[in-house]
Amino acid sequence: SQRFNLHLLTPAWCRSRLPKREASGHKGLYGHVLAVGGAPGLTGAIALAATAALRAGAGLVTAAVPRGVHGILEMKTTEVMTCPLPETPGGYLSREALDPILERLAACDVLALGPGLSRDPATVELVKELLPRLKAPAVVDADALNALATDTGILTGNHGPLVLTPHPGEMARLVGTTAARVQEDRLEIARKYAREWQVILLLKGARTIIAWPDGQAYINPTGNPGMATAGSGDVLTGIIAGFMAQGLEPGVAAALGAFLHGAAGDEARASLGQHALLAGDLLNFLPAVFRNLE
Ligand code: NPW
Ligand code: AMP
Ligand code: MG
Repeated sequence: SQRFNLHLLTPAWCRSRLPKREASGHKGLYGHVLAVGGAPGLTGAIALAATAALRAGAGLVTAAVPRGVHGILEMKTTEVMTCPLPETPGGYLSREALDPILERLAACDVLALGPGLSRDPATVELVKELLPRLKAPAVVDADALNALATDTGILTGNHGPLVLTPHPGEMARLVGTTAARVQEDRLEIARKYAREWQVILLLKGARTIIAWPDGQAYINPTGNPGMATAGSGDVLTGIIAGFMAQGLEPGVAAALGAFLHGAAGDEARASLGQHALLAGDLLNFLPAVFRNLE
């Protein structure tokens, strides 16, 4: 596998890379995630991602959403801190949210961008201005990927470390092809994108691939079709951001995140069966997965 730079993720690989908890640790030591997303009708996505970051061990999480859905997010989450952002008349994040996001981010360790963001044109513009200005590491998912797909060239700037987490449909938009084509050539497409744009590219779906910019690639053996359910990917985004907040290298955080997310799905299936599985169940089974690895 060394020769092909292709590795299978194992429990041992993950166990040795789990963030450490010091006996004298405090929440300031485990990092602060800023999760930006949400829109009318899509508040659940950012609630799932933010809560998942806490489940992954982040010390603090702030979820920043359009002002109009802010009160809803406050009701849906408890441990998550929240922040209302400027919105368009339709309730989507507007270009005016750029400076408030950058200000908040200055006090945080990592950005999780995209869950439930919507594809509103004003929000797409916001993402296109934000991505090249990022100095902090970021997880770019969902509608932030769709915004990026309108002009991948914006990645050529001097951005911080990025983890992109497309499903095959989003990957297809990024490279201008179809999801079916992506599925036929998953490994090569993921690797090519990671190298070309110098990002960590995590291609979702059964046997998730984590491609590093240096050509290394990891394949994740955990997970099951019960995870093909609304919000599943939003949970993954939060887990990866939570690991990055604790100081893991982005490529390690992505691989570890994929493995634990899938393992939580496998624990959930063992208890609940796969048919009725909800993304929220993944949050509830993550503790068992951590305990098994600790
Ligand atoms: P098709 O139909 O096969 O041509 P979208 P989304 C394709 C938020 N959410 N293999 C497939 O294309 C998200 O965070 C909010 C092959 C499918 O139609 C986003 O912000 C929730 N193809 C927003 O909604 C819960 C695949 O992509 C299309 C594929 C939109 O995200 C739900 C769907 O992708 C959701 O997470 C695969 N494995 N997977 C909430 N409760 O608030 C996908 N495709 O159009 O990008 O829509 O992923 O639902
Ligand atoms: P999203 O489409 O963004 O909600 O992401 C779906 C998540 O569920 C990703 O992490 C996928 O890898 C995972 N997933 C979906 N279907 C399967 C499957 N058949 N086997 C394993 N994981 C899956
Ligand atoms: Mg998704």
